[in-house]
Amino acid sequence: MAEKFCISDEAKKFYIPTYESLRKLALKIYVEPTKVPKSIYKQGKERISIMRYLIKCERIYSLLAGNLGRVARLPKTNTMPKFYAEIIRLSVGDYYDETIAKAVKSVKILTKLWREYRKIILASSTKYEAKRYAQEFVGRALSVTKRALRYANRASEAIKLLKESPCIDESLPIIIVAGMPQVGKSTLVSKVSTAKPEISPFPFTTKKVILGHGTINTTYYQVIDTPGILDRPFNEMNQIERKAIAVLRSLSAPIIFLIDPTSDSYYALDSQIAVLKDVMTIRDIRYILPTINKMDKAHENELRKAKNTIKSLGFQEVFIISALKSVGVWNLIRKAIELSFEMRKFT
Ligand SMILES: Nc1nc2c(ncn2[C@@H]2O[C@H](COP(=O)(O)OP(=O)(O)O)[C@@H](O)[C@H]2O)c(=O)[nH]1
Ligand SMILES: [Mg+2]
Repeated sequence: MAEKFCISDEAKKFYIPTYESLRKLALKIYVEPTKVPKSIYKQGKERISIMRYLIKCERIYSLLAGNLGRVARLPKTNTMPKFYAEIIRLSVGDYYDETIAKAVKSVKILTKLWREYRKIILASSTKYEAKRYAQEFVGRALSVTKRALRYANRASEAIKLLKESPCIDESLPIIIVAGMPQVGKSTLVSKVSTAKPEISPFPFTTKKVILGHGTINTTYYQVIDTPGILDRPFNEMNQIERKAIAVLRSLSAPIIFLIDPTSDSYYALDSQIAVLKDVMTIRDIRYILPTINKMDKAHENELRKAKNTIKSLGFQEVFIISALKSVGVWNLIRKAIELSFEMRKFT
């Protein structure tokens, strides 16, 4: 089985400190007793005091530059898979990337500042002079840090959302399963998934997505069951749910749209077709696989009616399966994987 790589797992290590926390630590370093190396002892009291200020400032520099350096090395959205970049963009706009850019710049400024002050503190002739420069350095270094972390809270919000997002490896095939409640989405996902599916929160909703995975021959794929996201007419959805749809849309993944054609379906065929039409507004028709489920129980005329209605929307191919009895599902998954590779080529 291929090793799945996703930013949401990686993000568990991401962390952006607040300015307040760094300031506290810096001031603690400044006031705490500071040992100087024994070799300095013979240089006299004045020199020892000067060296104390130098060591304090060096530690404060390491603290600030080290922390901002970690922020500077966070992945920018333009190096991330689209799915995760979209989550960040929809949650905090540019604040995340801006925080990284500011951190990169600030590390350089801090380093330059420290080189300057290191020299003049060392060149001080009295401890009072050294103290004045040390205070000046700490003040300036903190103000650089404060500016760098101005939007740290917003950026952290985005990171929190990343951590709570499903682990999806965008370099491997992904298949989205959509359709109104009770059409058989979960049944299909469970039939074509090997291990127990993973359940993850989905950004911008209180809903959970179900992630299954499997292999056909040697091809690994991920299937996503999306209850509550692509299962209703879009005009019934609020702003936040629309964000969830936008995130889902950013995945290069074909959508299997399940339809229950039977007379005891939870929703009438018309309602199901209306949702399919909405899905057609977010995914190219080539990458939607309209699929009639429950063929084991549907009547001939129900199947025909559903098929004709779907074809009238412009679909070339309509799949007919029984998720429950595993009829036609592998052909469907194979086709979906093919489309998933094709989508990557063209998008
Ligand atoms: N007869 C029949 N029932 C099915 C089939 N697929 C799903 N069901 C049943 O339809 C109901 C809803 O299925 P579920 O997978 O939970 O639908 P979801 O809400 O779309 O996830 C369950 O009682 C399933 O057993 C099928 O192919 N044939
Ligand atoms: Mg379900």
